[in-house]
Amino acid sequence: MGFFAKLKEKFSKKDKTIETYDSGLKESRKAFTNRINKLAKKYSKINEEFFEELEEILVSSDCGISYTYKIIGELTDKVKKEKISNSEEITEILFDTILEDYVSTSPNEENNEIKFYEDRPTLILVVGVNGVGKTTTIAKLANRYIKAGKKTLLIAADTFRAGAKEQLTYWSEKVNADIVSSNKEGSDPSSVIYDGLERAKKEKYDLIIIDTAGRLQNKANLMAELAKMNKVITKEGFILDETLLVLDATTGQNGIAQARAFKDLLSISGIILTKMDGTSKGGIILAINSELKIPVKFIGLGEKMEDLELFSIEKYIHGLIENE
Ligand SMILES: Nc1nc2c(ncn2[C@@H]2O[C@H](COP(=O)(O)OP(=O)(O)O)[C@@H](O)[C@H]2O)c(=O)[nH]1
Ligand SMILES: [Mg+2]
Repeated sequence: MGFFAKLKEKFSKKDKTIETYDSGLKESRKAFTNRINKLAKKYSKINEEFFEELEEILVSSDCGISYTYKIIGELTDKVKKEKISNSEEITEILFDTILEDYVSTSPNEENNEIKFYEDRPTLILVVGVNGVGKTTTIAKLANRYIKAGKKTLLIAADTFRAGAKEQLTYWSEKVNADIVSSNKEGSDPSSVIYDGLERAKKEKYDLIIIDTAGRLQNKANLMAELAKMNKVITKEGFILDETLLVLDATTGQNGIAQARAFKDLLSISGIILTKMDGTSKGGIILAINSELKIPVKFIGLGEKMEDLELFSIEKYIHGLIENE
């Protein structure tokens, strides 16, 4: 059985997650896979020009230069070794190579799921620049885990952006999460975290998620602010389990630059890539994995509360080849 057939069989029983992937990756599928198929039709035999055009498709899908060279290199080797000259087989071999490479270079996907403990709450800090989708994603995460029976508290520590508190309050009511926020705009985010954690000491929560402002333009301030937040968390006797960086897939390579800047400031445990449904350049996930070595734990595939999925490379590829 070929690679595509195997993958399709694996996900033949359509569940909600595979549907979210398939519909959220529609634009990327149109741009990426359709172009590769056209390319394969254009060249009856594989030659150098074929690889040059394929390289161009990968780069323009935001796969990044170094990743593109690596994959083209592996593909060229396979084509030589297996004496493949027919370009029709190449799409399948390409996606197979992408999968193999991802699995061998990224941490085990099973660790993407948030862990919970009997005796203490799981604490998540969400960071990222303005507008990438932090607050929406926090609502989606809360929704996901509240539905799984986890008592959840949101802490509105973005005291910088006007309306940020109101936005999180709106979502907390929608998804039935508790919320702690400050009455004063512009107050110290660490003091809101303090208030939130004091409340968490009195009530037993399974999950606490902290929303922050993303003021990357002033690195020194941000660093001081993050250090202070960490200090409050430790002093209050909590353990920070995850620091999740939210990146907007539609910003492409710019997102990679943001990740590098954040990585310099703090230890990121995972990335949440939002707005995958709003881009045709779905290759950004592959570039993130290859260039940053931080796992993509969740992806946002739409604006609805349910449109957040644990990242799975196989489901991602399934979404890209769905109509094959
Ligand atoms: N299409 C789409 N829009 C999203 C996604 N995630 C967030 N958004 C939108 O991005 C915009 C900014 O989100 P927000 O949570 O306020 O960003 P923040 O400034 O980082 O907190 C909002 O209009 C969200 O609806 C996603 O996965 N898909
Ligand atoms: Mg926000």
